Amino acid sequence: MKQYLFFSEEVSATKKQGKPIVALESTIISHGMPYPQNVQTAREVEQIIRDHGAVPATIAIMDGKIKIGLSDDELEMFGKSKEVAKASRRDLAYLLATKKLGATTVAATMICAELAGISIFVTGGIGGVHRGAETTMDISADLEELAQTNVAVICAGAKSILDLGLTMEYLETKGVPVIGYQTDVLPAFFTRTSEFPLHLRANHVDEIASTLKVKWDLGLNGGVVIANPIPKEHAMEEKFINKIIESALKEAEERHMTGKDVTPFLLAKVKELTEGKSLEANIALVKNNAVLGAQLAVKFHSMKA
Ligand code: PSU
Ligand code: MN
Repeated sequence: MKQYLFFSEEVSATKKQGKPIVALESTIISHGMPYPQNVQTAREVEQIIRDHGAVPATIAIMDGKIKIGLSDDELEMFGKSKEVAKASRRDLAYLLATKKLGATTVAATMICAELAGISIFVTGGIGGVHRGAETTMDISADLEELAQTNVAVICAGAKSILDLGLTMEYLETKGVPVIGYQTDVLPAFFTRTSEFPLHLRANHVDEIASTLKVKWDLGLNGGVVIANPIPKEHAMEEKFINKIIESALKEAEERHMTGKDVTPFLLAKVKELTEGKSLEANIALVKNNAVLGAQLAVKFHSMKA
């Protein structure tokens, strides 16, 4: 297994010193945000993690290796290139075997993080059950990964391009804890709230860190979703964003979008229809998640020792 992993110098040194590491995904860079904001954001998020006492490890597939930590040039390449495949669980082995470029989704990043011994992972939003999944069966592989892989995912909830109710039901069935950070309801990415209650709430990172420790000590395999609402000053007006999401969904349907192209299409459409406001919100919430993720990694790490 080790032959497929390639650690950057920074991450490798951190591992040797036994210091906390935070995983970051690359689909958000290659398929979730436009260039150059994607690369700029990736760099800033990495720096926020360093500033809060942990080391970032952006994960991607390249040259037949799972890269754990990207150089500046590699980040730039993943942000710019049109040749990068969106890599979920399904795609990992093929992309490694054929030495192609792959940007890892939440699901694939969780797999790679676990292989690399990293327990904490920061992103923007997770995939979920799409609206209309009763007939399309479009359910993100992120949910199955959360059911089985021992990595905690800090996100701002899920976008209401998804069916949030069905997504919560799926996670409940699979026994995935969804912990609201200082909130009792599921945040919906662009907005701090949604109509869906959360049953687990943490007001402090210590509670999250202990929950992770107990869960995995007990052999209760699987991930944990930590739902961290977007900062108030960056939250979008609910009616405004929901109307835009509705039109994006309608256009996706008219164009018969399917499979892995659905989510990137919707993200780009929402950005276009909000004239870039959604992108600003997206950047702000990822940075906010980076702060919490680094704090959690530091705390969780101190409990392991
Ligand atoms: N949601 C976002 N931004 C993203 C994604 C989701 O707000 O960039 C990306 C993540 O990488 C996530 C993936 O894992 O989309 C889910 O894609 P799918 O629905 O095809 O599983
Ligand atoms: Mn899908």
